[in-house]
Amino acid sequence: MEKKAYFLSDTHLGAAYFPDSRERELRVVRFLDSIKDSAAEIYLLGDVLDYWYEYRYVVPRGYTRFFGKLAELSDSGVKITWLIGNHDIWIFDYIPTELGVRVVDGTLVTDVLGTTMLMAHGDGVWQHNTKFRILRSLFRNRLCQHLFAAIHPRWTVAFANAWSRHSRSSATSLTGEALQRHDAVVDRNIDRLLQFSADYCASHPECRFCLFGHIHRTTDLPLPSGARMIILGDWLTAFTYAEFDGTDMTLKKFNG
Ligand SMILES: [Mn+2]
Repeated sequence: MEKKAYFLSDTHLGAAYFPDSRERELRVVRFLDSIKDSAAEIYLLGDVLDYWYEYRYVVPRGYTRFFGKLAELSDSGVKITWLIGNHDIWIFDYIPTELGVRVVDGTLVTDVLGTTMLMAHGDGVWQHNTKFRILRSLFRNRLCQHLFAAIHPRWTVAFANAWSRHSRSSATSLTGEALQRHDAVVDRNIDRLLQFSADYCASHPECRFCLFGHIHRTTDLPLPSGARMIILGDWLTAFTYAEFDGTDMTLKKFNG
C-alpha cells in the first residue's frame, strides 16, 4: 500500500469547556486507528492537549486511550511528530520517551515523503503585542517552569483549567457585533500567516506547503510561489485533517 502522511491539530483533549471529552478522545483514537496501515508519518500541529504539565516523576491523569494509540502506532514504525502549541507547552521528556514521539517547539521545515514543507502551530509566527510576548517567554522560562512545578498540582491544574475555560468560552459564546469583531481578528490572523508563508516561500521556492493549526478555521490558499498554505481546522467542531500522498495534499473531514 502506498504510504501517506497525515496532519491534524487542535484536538484540545481534556478541554473542560467542551462537552463529551471522552467521546472526542475516542474519535481521535478511531481516526488514528483508521490510518494506521496507510500512515508513514503523522504530524500533530499543536494544542493536542488542552492543558499538560509534566513533572519530573509524575504526569497528569487522563488521555490513556490516545496515548496508547500513539504508542501503538509509533511502536509499529509510524513516524510521529508533535509540534508544541500554546496549550501544550510543557512537554519535557515523558511524551517523547514514553510514546516514541518527536516533539518540536517552534517552526519545523522538513521533508515529508520527498516534499519540503514548513509547519508550525501558528501562534508566535507573527509579531504580537507586548503582553503576549512576555507571557510566551515566561511560559518558556526554565526558572519559571521550576517554580510552577513546585506548586502543588491541586492548585495549578484548577487554575489552568479555569484560564482555558475562560479564554475559550469568551470566544465560543459570541453573537452579533462581538462575533463580527472576533471573525475580523481571525481573518487578520489568517492574512498574517498568509503573508508569512508567502515571504518564506519567495526565498525558499523548494517549500511546497505551509501548514498551521491554532486558527480553528479550515483554510487552503495558494501562494505566489505556487506553494499552498493550509490551516488544519480543529477537532472540537470541524474534525478535519490533511492527507498527503507524496504528490497531492487534500483536506478531509473524519466522519468515523
Ligand atoms: Mn493554539
